[in-house]
Amino acid sequence: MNENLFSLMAQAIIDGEAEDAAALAQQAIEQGIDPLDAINKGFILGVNHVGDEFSCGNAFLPELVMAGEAMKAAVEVLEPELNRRGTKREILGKVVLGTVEGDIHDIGKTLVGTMMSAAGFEVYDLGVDVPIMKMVEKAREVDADIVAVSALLTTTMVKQKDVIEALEDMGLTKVKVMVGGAPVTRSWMEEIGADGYSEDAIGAVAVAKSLMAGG
Ligand code: B1M
Repeated sequence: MNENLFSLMAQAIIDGEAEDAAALAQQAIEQGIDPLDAINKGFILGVNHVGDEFSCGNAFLPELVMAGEAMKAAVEVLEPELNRRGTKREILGKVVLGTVEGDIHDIGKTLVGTMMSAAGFEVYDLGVDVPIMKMVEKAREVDADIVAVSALLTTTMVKQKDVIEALEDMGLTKVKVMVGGAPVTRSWMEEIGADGYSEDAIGAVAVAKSLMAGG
């Protein structure tokens, strides 16, 4: 019985149907299903499926965006119930995210944040054109595990290095730094001494998980 609902949940994410996903989440609450089960046995399977399809070139960006939005819609419905039951979703880690100072490209960064939230990270998305010290201060305030810095311009990617230096200057040496964005490469990551890099949002989740595991 619940299995049927779980598979409808996964399918709503695969289809990118945010309204259906929210309605199914509501249905789960009304049927007394544990919201954690709804996430872990239903919706997440859909996100993982779309992510796998995207990684092997069978799904494209719009599907990824829509799946992310649908997941967000479902989690928004379930979160009050999770809190009411006192069952906190396991938080994989705290991530401060933003697009660097001077850069207003929003879409990829937001997608990275949505995917990280859907995967179980607590994401503090500071938006775009974020001053370096704002990222550093937020990382200190929330005791972040990871600072994730997006840059889409060759002229602004240099600010990723400035974020790393500012974190070091402020003594936040345990915070891991992930970089990404269209012009960013693995060799750039190595050159500036960042801890992780991914070329897309799904990869960013995998990198963040591996950084949390000490990788
Ligand atoms: Co701009 N823009 N843009 N732009 N823009 C690019 C980046 C550009 C490559 C276009 C081109 O010339 N071919 C070029 C950069 C050239 C360069 O520096 N090498 C460029 C330029 C020059 C500019 C302006 C300077 C143009 C001008 O005004 N003369 C200007 C700069 C403004 C500024 O930031 N100060 C500008 C402005 C804009 C718009 C505002 C019009 C708009 C942004 C709207 C918005 O974000 N709300 C825009 C757009 C849309 C683009 C393109 C066309 C698309 C970017 C995008 O959203 N892609 C882009 C060309 C392109 O990339 N094909 C371009 C979709 C998005 C999902 O992908 O952001 O790459 P992306 O994110 C991916 C990965 O990169 C990765 O995962 C995401 C999902 O898979 N990723 C991470 C991103 N961040 C990550 C962080 C991670 C890990 C992975 O960990 C921390």
